[in-house]
Amino acid sequence: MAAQARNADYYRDNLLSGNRVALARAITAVENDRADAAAVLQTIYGQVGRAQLIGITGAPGAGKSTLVNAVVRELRGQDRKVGVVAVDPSSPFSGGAILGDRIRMSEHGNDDGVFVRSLASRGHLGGLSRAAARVVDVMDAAGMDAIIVETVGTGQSEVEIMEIAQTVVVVCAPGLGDEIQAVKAGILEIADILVVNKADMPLADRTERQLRDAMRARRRDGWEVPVMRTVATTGDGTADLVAKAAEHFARLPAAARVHAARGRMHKLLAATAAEQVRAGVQGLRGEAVDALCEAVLRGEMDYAEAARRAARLAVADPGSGHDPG
Ligand SMILES: Nc1nc2c(ncn2[C@@H]2O[C@H](COP(=O)(O)OP(=O)(O)O)[C@@H](O)[C@H]2O)c(=O)[nH]1
Ligand SMILES: [Mg+2]
Repeated sequence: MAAQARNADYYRDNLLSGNRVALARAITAVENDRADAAAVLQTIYGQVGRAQLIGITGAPGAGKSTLVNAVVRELRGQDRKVGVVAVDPSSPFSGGAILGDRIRMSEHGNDDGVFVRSLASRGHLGGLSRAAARVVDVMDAAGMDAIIVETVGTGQSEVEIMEIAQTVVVVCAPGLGDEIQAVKAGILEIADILVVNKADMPLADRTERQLRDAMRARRRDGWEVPVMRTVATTGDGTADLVAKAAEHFARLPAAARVHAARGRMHKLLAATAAEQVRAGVQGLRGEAVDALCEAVLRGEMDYAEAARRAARLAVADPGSGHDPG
């Protein structure tokens, strides 16, 4: 199913106006580094930085996906266009949990104001946060007013993914021991808002108390992290949550947004440059690279030094003898 690569004109004419086919195509292109990814990126940069980015993370089963669904409903009630990026770092396939999420999100399936995309780790090998950052930028450029990034909060890659968000919501639920897990994973450190979901369950009060104790006097940039209660299945508390996220977003100074965007771009550039150098070194042909390899094999040259020299060769002469494909 080799979709034809589109050029920058196609994306400028269709993506920026929010055409859903163009949006889906652009996301697939940047996610998989397809041939037209460069055309997409060329089109979107200059058009990003408008959307409100909300991260939602927490242990499996805490009710994140249900809560995302309820938050989407709330945002749609405010007539805002919403993008959802569901990231599952643990899954090599977009099956299982993500499929379940898709079915839940089908409530919004016929709504042109909602665009949902799932990302799994297949083929990304650690580049998942980079893929997510690009997908978010594409949705932003396509006119989504708010973008929600959902991921399972269990490790470092999730913390990295959450760096994309301006407001990080950490979801806990009573009875799962989540509060302890969250503390262990250091996930509380990145919370701008803490949510006790499943507030309809008996142990919710205790969980809320534990979280308040854990968060006592913990501030992030002058913002006191609130502990809120939701019942995602009924939507109780989600209006307050959305209002709180808006409050947090509104008090972010413009300079902080620019700073964050610059930080993300720096990471994207580093990752992309690394790929370019790797491909360049891989593609080197000829005596110079042969000599480097042999020198290392004979024990005459330090491996790291050889790598530096190979990188210099590749950068000095990009594409020299590059083997396409
Ligand atoms: N009682 C109750 N159950 C909930 C609530 N929110 C979610 N659930 C249920 O908890 C289970 C896990 O929810 P899900 O959204 O898939 O959690 P995720 O793994 O964090 O995305 C599902 O069966 C939900 O219906 C809630 O507020 N109250
Ligand atoms: Mg989920």
